[in-house]
Amino acid sequence: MSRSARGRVLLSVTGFNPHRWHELLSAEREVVLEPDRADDPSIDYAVVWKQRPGVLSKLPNLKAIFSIGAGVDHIFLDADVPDVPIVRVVAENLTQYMTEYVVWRVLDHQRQGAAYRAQQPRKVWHEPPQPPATEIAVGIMGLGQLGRAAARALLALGFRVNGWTRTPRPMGGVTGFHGGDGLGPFLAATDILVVLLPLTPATAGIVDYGLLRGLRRDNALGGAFLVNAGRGKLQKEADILRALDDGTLKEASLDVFEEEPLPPSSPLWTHPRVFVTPHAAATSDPVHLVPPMLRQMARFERGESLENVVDRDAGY
Ligand code: NDP
Ligand code: OXD
Repeated sequence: MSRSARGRVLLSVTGFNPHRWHELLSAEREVVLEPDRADDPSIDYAVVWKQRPGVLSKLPNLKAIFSIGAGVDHIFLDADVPDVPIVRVVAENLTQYMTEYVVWRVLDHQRQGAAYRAQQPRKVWHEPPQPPATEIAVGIMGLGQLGRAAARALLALGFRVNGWTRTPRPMGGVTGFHGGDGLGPFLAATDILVVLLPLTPATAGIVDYGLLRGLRRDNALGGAFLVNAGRGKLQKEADILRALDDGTLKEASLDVFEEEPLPPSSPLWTHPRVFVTPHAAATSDPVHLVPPMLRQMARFERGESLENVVDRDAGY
């Protein structure tokens, strides 16, 4: 089938240069780069990251929306998203990146990375206590595509792993908790908290002082740790700072922030026990993500169902 006979794509992106996405999508489809011809009635699909509000509702024949990321909260920033299927990213490459990030941050906290970074400029030769992984419980909030893969890697390293989900999600080797009633017991059994939740009305602001107080501090590491690679608006940064300063939290690794880029005025940048990365835990690489998007469009045109469709009621 020729390119022009296939459904057309609108690429609508803010915050980064979509050149490579345009190039790779164009290999099979005609691609309109918004804002050009952004109300073209011949558009069938939209590929989006934080699209400008109102753009999608101008497409009368839109059939499906493809998120450039695993999260879809950026799409719902637009109150006017047409009622067509929304497909999110589920890809080995993205999952691998996130697993690496989680393992990196958990190992850094377990192996006292912050203490060594503080010692080195002072030329201090001192070995802090080294509790083994088997004595440490990592609690993962969100045992979805990313959380389950991270759990598998942590289990292979010998960590104890707890998981917290919305609905029961049994997983071998993982102690599972779910729902509001499960949250307290999950936190009380967790030394290093890893947040891999989607941002939805039910999860916004969930990582607050009260939640951090619930973590286990009397443990082999001498305190509780936070790793957030889900979304910034899951956390209350003032509460994290308070928790770090009063000993509720020992250290935090944050990849996502209430406001991104993290403003230069944020005290998180210079806090000695906070490790900042710029929303880089699992980057969306178009070389790996465009081919499955194109395959899904072709499947859809053959009458087959789309995969990884978002549950709009749940918001993820
Ligand atoms: P999934 O949809 O596969 O999994 C989401 C998990 O969160 C599920 O286990 C789900 O529970 C759980 N969950 C959702 N709502 C609640 C709730 N109210 N209470 C308890 N648990 C809840 O998502 P992914 O694993 O693919 O991705 C997770 C998030 O990671 C994305 O939404 C995105 O925000 C973030 N992300 C960040 C990146 C970065 O670079 N920092 C890169 C990629 C993603 P259940 O199993 O019961 O449905
Ligand atoms: C995503 C992200 O959702 O990169 O994939 O944040």
